[in-house]
Amino acid sequence: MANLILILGDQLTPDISALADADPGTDRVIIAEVHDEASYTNHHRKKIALLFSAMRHFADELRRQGWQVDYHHYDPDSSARSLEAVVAAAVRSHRPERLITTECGEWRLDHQIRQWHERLDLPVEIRADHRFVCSKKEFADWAEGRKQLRMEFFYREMRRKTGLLMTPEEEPEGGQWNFDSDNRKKWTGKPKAPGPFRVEPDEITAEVLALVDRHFDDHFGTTEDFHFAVTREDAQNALEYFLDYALPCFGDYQDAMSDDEDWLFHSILSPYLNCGLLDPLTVCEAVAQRYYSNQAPLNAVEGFIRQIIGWREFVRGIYWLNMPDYAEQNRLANQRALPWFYWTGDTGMRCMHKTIDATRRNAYAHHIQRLMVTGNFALLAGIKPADICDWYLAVYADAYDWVELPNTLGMVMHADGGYLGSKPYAASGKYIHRMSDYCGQCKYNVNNATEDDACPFNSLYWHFIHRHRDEFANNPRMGMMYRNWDKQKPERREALLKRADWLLAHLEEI
Ligand code: FAD
Ligand code: DLZ
Ligand code: SF4
Repeated sequence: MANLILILGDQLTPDISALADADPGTDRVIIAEVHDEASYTNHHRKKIALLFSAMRHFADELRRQGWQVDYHHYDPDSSARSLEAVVAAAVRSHRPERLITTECGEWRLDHQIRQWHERLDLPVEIRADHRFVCSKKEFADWAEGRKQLRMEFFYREMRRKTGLLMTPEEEPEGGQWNFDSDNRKKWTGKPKAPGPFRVEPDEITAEVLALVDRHFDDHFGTTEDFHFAVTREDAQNALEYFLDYALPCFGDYQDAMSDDEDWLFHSILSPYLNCGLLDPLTVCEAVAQRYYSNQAPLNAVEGFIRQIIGWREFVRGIYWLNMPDYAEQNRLANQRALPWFYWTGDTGMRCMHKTIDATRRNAYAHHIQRLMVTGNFALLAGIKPADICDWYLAVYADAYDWVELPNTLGMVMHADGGYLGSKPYAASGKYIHRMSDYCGQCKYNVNNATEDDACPFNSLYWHFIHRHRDEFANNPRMGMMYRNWDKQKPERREALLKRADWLLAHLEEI
């Protein structure tokens, strides 16, 4: 036979570069569910179920197209516990000329695969992943010589490159690159949010859900109410559903949070974009089309496209430019362990409880919950970046190191010293109160800062400002916070720090 083609669990598209020019008659595809990939972190059970079911459906799709597929089903007793072991066994059976694969999205596994040619004594061809708008080389060229990288400037380049929302005169549609200032409305129950697109589990998914409950019962989360799409056809239906029912309000309520609505007007497409069931550029083109046909306003359409060709591409570029050192950074020298309530949701802070509980049930929380609730708390409390990064990598269905790490370590924790973001997103309870209705249901009082019932975010915010004066006092975007801190009476400052110190010493109880 000719070649073995390895397709990873997040490469589920027939357009993947590893399949280009292959011959279904002679080449053989390998897709493998393996212990090491399913267990290198405490993946949410729904994430494992989504990937295993999507991998099985994709293998069937390839077989229908005439490919020979060797599918390795998960077996806890299998001696082949890693992708390398599965590939080695296939090499022994089929004696291929070479192994072909598309570059892996995570440094950890990429590093292993790049040693396979020696370990397996076989030529290994690793092809570029063309599912991104910006190649690694293009990003490195753009970043060259810049001390700090700013998403906004990168995003404009990507708009020009793709032509998305650009006029024939090469100007941004609407005369502005960014309509974020329109995207900060609080949501008070109207218009009604559509809820997520749902697919009821078919036989394959039902089998996978039972497998996950049997063998991954020590993993975070639940498989109950599994409704993710697991085929490319249903992921396309999920996109259509978003375009019809949520996109028109996506911009207005992008930053809103709600005590009784988990999904609001978000697309819930990241699990599909990240595993290959949807193509990012095709999604952006479909979204732009809704603006040109007057079915969605520009603030929604631009805001959505910016998340994909801006943020998503930007964080991937940063990841590959800086790994593996990036993962080790801890520029604010945080030492505190992650509180246990991140795994249980067992805390009196309503915003934290609701976000963690939604995460546990859905393997999903939307961006502002991740950034301004669980992320903000970890930043203010000085949690070790490695601990909080592990948590984010585990708990979401869309989590892969290349996208999770820069978002958590860089955007949330500022542990890269401001390389990714110009200022930390630190905020007191006032922000959460402005953008949600959590505080009305909370045992803490958002208007208090030093009393026993005071919202923990309030004093922790000032503690953060105070303890990081050396790092931030000269940051022009933070000057006002330091002036506000310095203006407060010494007794008030002392009371705020005392309350924060108490909270930090009793984190597990709050
Ligand atoms: P929508 O709000 O509908 O946004 C549309 C799309 O834009 C998303 O599907 C996603 O592909 C993209 N997007 C939006 N924001 C970002 C961003 N900051 N970085 C990259 N892509 C973005 N996203 C992941 O895909 N995987 C992760 O592991 C991940 N970890 C995160 C960790 C933290 C601490 C934070 C603050 C954000 C993280 N994000 C991650 C980004 C973002 O929160 C999710 O992409 C988003 O919530 C997914 O839900 P959605 O599809 O409904 O997004
Ligand atoms: C996340 C994941 C899981 C849970 N299981 C598998 C698996 O069994 N087989 C596989 O090929 N990939 C899996 N993945 C995805 C990989 O761990 C890894 O995150 C991506 O391939 C990185 O690009
Ligand atoms: Fe969160 Fe504070 Fe509001 Fe409670 S009062 S919900 S802890 S912001």
